Amino acid sequence: MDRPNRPAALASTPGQPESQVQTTSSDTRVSATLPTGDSVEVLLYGATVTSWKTPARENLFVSSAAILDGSKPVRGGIPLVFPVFGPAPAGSKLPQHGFARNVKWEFLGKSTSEGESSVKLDFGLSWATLPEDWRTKWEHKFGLVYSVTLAPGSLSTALVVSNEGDEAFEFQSLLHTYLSVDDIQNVQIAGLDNSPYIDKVPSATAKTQSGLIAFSGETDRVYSPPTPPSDPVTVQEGGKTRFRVVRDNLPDVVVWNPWVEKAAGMGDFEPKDGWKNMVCVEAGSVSAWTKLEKGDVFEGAQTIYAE
Ligand code: TA6
Repeated sequence: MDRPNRPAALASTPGQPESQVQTTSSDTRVSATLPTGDSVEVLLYGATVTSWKTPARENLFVSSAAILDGSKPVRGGIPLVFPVFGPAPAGSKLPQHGFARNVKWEFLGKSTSEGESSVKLDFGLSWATLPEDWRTKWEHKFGLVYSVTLAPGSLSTALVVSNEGDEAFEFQSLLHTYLSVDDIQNVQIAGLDNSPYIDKVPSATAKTQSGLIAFSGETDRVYSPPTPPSDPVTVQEGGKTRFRVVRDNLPDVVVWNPWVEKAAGMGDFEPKDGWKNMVCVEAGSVSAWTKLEKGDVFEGAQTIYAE
């Protein structure tokens, strides 16, 4: 309805200082930079965080051969795993790790905290926005909202899953974070001592962690620590803490490094010795299936602190 003498659109709320948080968005990616110099970039394809910088450094590993055109999940950053972790169950048409990292999400908008010390970027995906061919692979009416919050020295990512259909469904979810390190051979992970885990190398075997995790070969483990998810998992390098990962409602932690042979076998993994410069510490709910009844909502989140 036309209203005469409508006020012109306000460029900014009168009296409010120009925002100090810089955000840019395009039809492929969204980025944000804080006044401190911390920054984050999110590819709309898969809502994949492809860069998280603190003033000192880039904190995520992304393969130099990562495909960023939407034709393949990104090799690096923080790919999203939903509704299945690993190979899909027999009879399912879903690919490994599900579809969330394989489809384009919608940028829903940003919000800044009081005093603009942090910025939250929201992304959405639902059954209604899922490309048709994917709906045939998983027919449940779901809704996903993924929030990426950048604060000085930390990055939080949170996934909210809602059941918008009439039937219950079960799912797994995981934040497949590739952390950047100088040399995996000097990395140790603390915070999982005494935790049961499934060691997938060479084949699934139930074990219990004793002391720090060190790396001397391909490592692929699903930890289910008995301690609260709020207890940090700490990535140390050369005896100094590099990262602390704190979880909320994500009971499991996957630790992965492909090492020489698996890195050599991945076409999108470059440089071939890049396995030395990454460790995946993945917060998730994958050792069991989460069941959502009609109208139910699940939220799982992680906060990574760069030291
Ligand atoms: O998170 C560990 C893992 O499940 C490994 O088994 C390995 O397959 C890795 O994910 C990468 O999977 P992708 O499908 O991205 O090649």
